[in-house]
Amino acid sequence: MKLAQVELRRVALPLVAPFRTSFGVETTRDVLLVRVVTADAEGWGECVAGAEPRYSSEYVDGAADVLRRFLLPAVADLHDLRPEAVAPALGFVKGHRMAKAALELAVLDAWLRSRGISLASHLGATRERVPAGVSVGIMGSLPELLDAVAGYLDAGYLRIKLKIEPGWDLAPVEAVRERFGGELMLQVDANAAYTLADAGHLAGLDPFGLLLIEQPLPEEDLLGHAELQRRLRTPICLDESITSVKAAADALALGACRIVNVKAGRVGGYLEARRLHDLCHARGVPVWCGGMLETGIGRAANVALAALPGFTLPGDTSASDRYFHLDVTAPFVLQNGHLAVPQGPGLGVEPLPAVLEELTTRVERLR
Ligand code: SMG
Ligand code: MG
Repeated sequence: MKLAQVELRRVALPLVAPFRTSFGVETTRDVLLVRVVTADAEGWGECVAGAEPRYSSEYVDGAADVLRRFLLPAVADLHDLRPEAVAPALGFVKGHRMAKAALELAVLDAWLRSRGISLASHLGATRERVPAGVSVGIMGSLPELLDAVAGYLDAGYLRIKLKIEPGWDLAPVEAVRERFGGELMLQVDANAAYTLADAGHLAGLDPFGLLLIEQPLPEEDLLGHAELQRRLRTPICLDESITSVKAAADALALGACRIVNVKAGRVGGYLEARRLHDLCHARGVPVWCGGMLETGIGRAANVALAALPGFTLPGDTSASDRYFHLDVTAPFVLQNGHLAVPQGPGLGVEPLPAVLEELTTRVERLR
């Protein structure tokens, strides 16, 4: 396989409701899609970088720039373009994992389509549907939060994740436990909003029987997380800190976490995400699939990944209507709290041409 043409396409998807985290509020998802064309097949990838570098250092304009100037030329030079060849060819560029992951996914999709193999089976999926959790943003008041959680539970979501920050942590958790009971699978995500000085306060979450607390401290602070884990009964799960398999191995060796959130964009691609799964699975460390407000393109890949055997906790893999009125693919729909794993070749989904046109804000074609 050889790259013939590439399209960098920006789409804007208004969210059904603003999504607030400890680092900001999102109202529209500004997404970069990558389409690769080869003589054998076409493939799509999605870049999960946000509009601004608030979740991590990457942002969507930066991703488009590094793809255009460095990543695409390096892949265009490959005469035997195979999915496993992409990451090594891009290794000379430091960081920019979300941009790299988008390109690798587009190549994977094209390569698998040309062979009639689904991404799920290629990755080693063992299930045909995956349990769905939902990530609930920071709200203006507790009644508003309780209404939102009630709506998601009525829809069938099997696990609730509350976004937290200083000033919005113990009270919302207590309110949700009181209203919905101790059986509800409940976890929280701080997106690095705390410091080790908050350890005593965060230990106040222990009585609520949470599945986990996600990324309480800054990305680089593995030792801080290890110290915090010694002071908490609630398992720490790392998200932002896990930028590679190596980072995960280090975090586990230090005792910085007991659970790992797997996001392919954050680790540079689905192939590295599978290796991350394999490492954790071999060590008996539970993993689950994170989310970055993906369109149906990225969601299809996440659901395929989440079908691997080590994904023992429900992911942030929600239905399309939790995010958007209109998705770029046929919508993912919740069925008894689960999403079906696409079975067709490659991603098993593709953009709907008319919808794609409607949502597109910019297209760049490169040869
Ligand atoms: O895709 O449902 C989703 C979002 C899940 O909370 C979510 N993601 O830190 O895990 C996380 C955040 C990162 C994105 S917030 C815009
Ligand atoms: Mg997170």
